[in-house]
Amino acid sequence: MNLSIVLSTQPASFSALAYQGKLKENIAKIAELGYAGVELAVRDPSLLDLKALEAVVNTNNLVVPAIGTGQAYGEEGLSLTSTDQSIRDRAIERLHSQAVLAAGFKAVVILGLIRGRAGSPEAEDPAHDLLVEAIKVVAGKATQVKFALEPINRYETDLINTVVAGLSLVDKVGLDNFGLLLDTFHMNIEEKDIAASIKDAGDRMFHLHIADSNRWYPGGGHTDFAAIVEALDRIDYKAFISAEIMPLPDSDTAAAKTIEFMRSITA
Ligand code: LER
Ligand code: MN
Repeated sequence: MNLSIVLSTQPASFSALAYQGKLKENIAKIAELGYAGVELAVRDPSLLDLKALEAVVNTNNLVVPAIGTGQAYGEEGLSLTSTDQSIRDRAIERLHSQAVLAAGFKAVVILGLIRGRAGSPEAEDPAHDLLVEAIKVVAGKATQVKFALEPINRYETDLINTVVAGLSLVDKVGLDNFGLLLDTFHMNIEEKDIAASIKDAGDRMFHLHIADSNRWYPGGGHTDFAAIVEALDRIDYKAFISAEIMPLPDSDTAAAKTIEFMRSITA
């Protein structure tokens, strides 16, 4: 099992971030805890000291399996489905730069909250059309990079909440480098049977976020991770399993408990 954990390269308001900033110190800590990878949440690649980042990742022998992009929405309001074309254009430009960053790490680019929100039932169809169009532009330009749309629970967006909706979007976009990121926290809210939905996603699943039902570390809530691991084995999932969890009771404990628990159920 390839485990990674999310680190935000800049301070951010999003709560399910075990680590934020202090890249040198936190990346070393993540490696020391036994993680094979560090997922980077990046608001804007132009804010990064890329050479220093690559050096610290390589020194610690870590993989960067995925780049999170949602802070461009959370902190700057960039959205692929805004009714304002200039905002859509800026979101697409930002994702082009995220794809360049991801290509260097062979990482998946996450399309999470940057998809935006429709805001009303009448606005949903036009927003879907804008989303398909934008993903075709972004993923069509960087065909060597994988892009993964994350079904997100209804309290955070009204666009693509479930695996079924995600798979239908994958069909509409129709590009080999476009698939899904599943997140057990969102799935606990939206899916009838998390393991069955993982099997449905199959090889269209490019990445996985894990958190327990309450977004604590796995084992801190009531999600059945043994069933999830069994489903991942069934589909022969070989990509990363990445902890996107709240830093509770504190970052290091949450990160250590995640590893301990995931190892205990796969041993
Ligand atoms: C991001 O990966 C995510 O899971 C969303 O909840 C962002 O708010
Ligand atoms: Mn997630």
